[in-house]
Amino acid sequence: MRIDVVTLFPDFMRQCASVGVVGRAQQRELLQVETWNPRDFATDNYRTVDGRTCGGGPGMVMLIQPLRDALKAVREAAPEPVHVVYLSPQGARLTQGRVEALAKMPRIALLCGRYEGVDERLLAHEVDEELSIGDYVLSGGELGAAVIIDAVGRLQDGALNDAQSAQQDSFSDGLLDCPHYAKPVHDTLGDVPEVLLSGDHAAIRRWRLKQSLGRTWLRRPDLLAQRALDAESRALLDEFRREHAQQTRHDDTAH
Ligand code: 4FV
Repeated sequence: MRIDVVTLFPDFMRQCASVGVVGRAQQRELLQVETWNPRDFATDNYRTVDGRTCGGGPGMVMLIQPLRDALKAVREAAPEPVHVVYLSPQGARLTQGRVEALAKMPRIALLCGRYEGVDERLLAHEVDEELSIGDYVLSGGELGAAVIIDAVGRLQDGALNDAQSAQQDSFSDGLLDCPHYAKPVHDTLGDVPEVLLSGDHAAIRRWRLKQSLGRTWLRRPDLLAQRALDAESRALLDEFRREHAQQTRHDDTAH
């Protein structure tokens, strides 16, 4: 997969894409990340990429011409069609489901805004999809682009080794992840749950599913509402809720 990033901070984006699983995916040529600086496409002596916002008011807006020419160069840089994503708070919320769809595309381009944003006409003519990483305002789209590069990069076949398989990811099945433990089995902070030391993989799978269901019920009930539970999951969640109610009652009486 190839990802082209249009950004005023190409070094920062290349650095983000050079570490960890994503960096290794690039070394393994499972992923190629290229950067394009709109300033390199500006035509005036000052290499201007922004202008005053029409209608007055504070802040600057990114100009059409440098971005249009940068995206033209991106499109011509490789034969496959490019799906252009603009990162902004006005975009649809990024989800694992959307990440999985993007990860199957041959090429995406990530347009990173700065200042107040980008001239609307450029967005209307050049952007296929607007995505937001959250309901807050950043100083640029680069961090959102880095999130997408990481989330999409690790899903490239061969990017994760078995131990890291994406199958067990949070949200891969619409649930929050279960708790994880490592050695030592006994610590002043507590012990590793017995079942995880039992070698009984069926019991371990059920325990992890029960914990994922329980945590999702406690922390993100909105996610549970979005998915139907099979009989086993319903039974495990009921078990978790009963035990949780007992624990809460116990804690209440203890205090
Ligand atoms: C953002 C977000 C975000 C808005 C104006 C860049 C900034 C500035 N991008 N999810 N939230 N972008 O705040 O993706 O140009």
